[in-house]
Amino acid sequence: MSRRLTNREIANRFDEIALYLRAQDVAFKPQAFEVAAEGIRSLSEELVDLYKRCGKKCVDDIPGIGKSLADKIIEAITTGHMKEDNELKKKFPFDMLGITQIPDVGPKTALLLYKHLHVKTLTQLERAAKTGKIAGLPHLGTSSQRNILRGIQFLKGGQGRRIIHEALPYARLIVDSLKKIHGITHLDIAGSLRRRKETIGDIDLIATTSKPADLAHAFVRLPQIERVIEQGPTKIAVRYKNGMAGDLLILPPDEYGAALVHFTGSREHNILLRERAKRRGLKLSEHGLFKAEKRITNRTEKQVYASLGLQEIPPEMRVGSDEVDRAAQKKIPSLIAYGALKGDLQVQTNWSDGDASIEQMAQVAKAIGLSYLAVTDHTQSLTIAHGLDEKRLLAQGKEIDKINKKLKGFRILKSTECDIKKDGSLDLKDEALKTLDLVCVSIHSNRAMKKNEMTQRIIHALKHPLVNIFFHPTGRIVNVRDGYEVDMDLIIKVAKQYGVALEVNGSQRLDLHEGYVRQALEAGVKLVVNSDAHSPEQFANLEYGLAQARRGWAKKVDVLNTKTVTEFLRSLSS
Ligand code: DGT
Ligand code: CA
Ligand code: CA
Ligand code: ZN
Repeated sequence: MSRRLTNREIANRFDEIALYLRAQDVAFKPQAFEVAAEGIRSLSEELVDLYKRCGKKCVDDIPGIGKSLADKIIEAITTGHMKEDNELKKKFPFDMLGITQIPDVGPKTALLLYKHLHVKTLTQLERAAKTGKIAGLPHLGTSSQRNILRGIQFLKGGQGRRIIHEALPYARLIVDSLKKIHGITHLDIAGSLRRRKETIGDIDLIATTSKPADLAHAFVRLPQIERVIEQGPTKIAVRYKNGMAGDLLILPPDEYGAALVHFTGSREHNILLRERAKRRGLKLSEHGLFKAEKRITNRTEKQVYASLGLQEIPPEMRVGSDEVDRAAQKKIPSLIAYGALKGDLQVQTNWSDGDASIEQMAQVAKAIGLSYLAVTDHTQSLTIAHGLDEKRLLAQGKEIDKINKKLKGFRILKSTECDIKKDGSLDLKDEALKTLDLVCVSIHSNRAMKKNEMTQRIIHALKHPLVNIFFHPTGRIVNVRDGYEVDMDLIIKVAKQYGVALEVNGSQRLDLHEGYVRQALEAGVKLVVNSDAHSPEQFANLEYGLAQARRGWAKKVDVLNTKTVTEFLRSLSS
């Protein structure tokens, strides 16, 4: 039986025919196809169902569709093909519909590009523009070439890199709706998203299946897809409704290991692996691992790494620095697991600028499997955040005592996100701080200080005998602003000396970033990984904080809030 063609597909074919006709300067006819395509797009019922329900008569009655076009529609519905379209495709064997999506590229230009440069796909068009070939064509020039490149970038969703907080849940939604499709053996997120980079250029998906056509068919129909940019037998490029670009690679089942390694990247990591393969008389590419012409089994990533004499390297570590050397020495650290946290040590409630009550936050924390939480509302000098003064802090402590009596198997810790004032002193008096289980500090005001002054201000606070944790140490917010000027080498040294733990904040701050995580760990500084949740949904930030910690090679023992609450509190007083 033929595949069901959707209205969108039939309308696209009509548009395509119109373009082919326009490329040949045919008069009037193209417009008829375009009007018909519009009419089909505005239907609320699928043509297949309409035809089944009331036959040719109803198809004839669609506005803009005359008798000869009605016949073409019925042909498409009943056979899954359109003879005229197929014949034109043979004559113009390039992606007419895709290429003419670019502003400045009409059907005649598309034909010109095909005839002179053999451009068949958008990818080839991009390459031709990048290598300067378009500028030399008749009727086109450097400005057309530039416009074409810009058009392709726009089409691919080049609206800047998205933070992982936005990209990862979106990609998971897509993966979940595709997982059920028949024949799929693997379906994974690859690229920078799998490496959990802090910002993501595009969503790379990779699948193996025994039924590639089924997967492709389902994929292009996902409600998240805004448009299909390019569709080939093994690769579909799309733009999603959130403005991001994405690729889906569809591969045969047996070459998965090498393909997953390749499309996970990073590029730099791949290059190191390829060089290593070469030195061992092997060849590694996205197609597999080969000795002479013979394929070496590579069903899993682990097998690929093992064939290269390497320990498996977690995706978060694949950046192309020293991870391959470490893997060769069998010295890949056992990274902190997602799910290793027992507590969250930074949470704001409706006592300051959070949305939920202490009890609500505690209930949700318990429900997601945590066993303790530190309430860290802002302090008085942060008036816009309704920061707490000493009096309200003591009242909050009493409230926490009350709730703790009710909660079973969960403990709320009394704490604060105490502002470090301009002179390095703390925003609350010592006698109030002494009533807390732990004291956390951070910078929120007077960010524009000279590097040396800011560094001294922070050091002054870290030396305070009651301070346990320094929150979001550099002050940056991803995609929003850079951090303040500060000498982090010195801050890390002082944190070690005075036993202050540094935070890996999982909110959009992602602060410390992975480079400083590694540096802090090498200096023997302890870390905490927190959500900085201002509402219950934001406990999701813990995962991004953990990703950041893993990218900085953190192990479970490096992170204090993997301990039980008793051990954690003991570690603070030691
Ligand atoms: P992004 O999208 O900018 O956040 O970063 P990636 O790493 O996801 O980059 P993307 O989407 O261009 O490519 C996905 C992976 O495919 C990449 O991490 C490694 C592999 N790859 C792509 N192009 C090349 C290449 O030219 N050489 C090598 N060795 N690998 C490549
Ligand atoms: Ca990517
Ligand atoms: Ca990509
Ligand atoms: Zn806050």
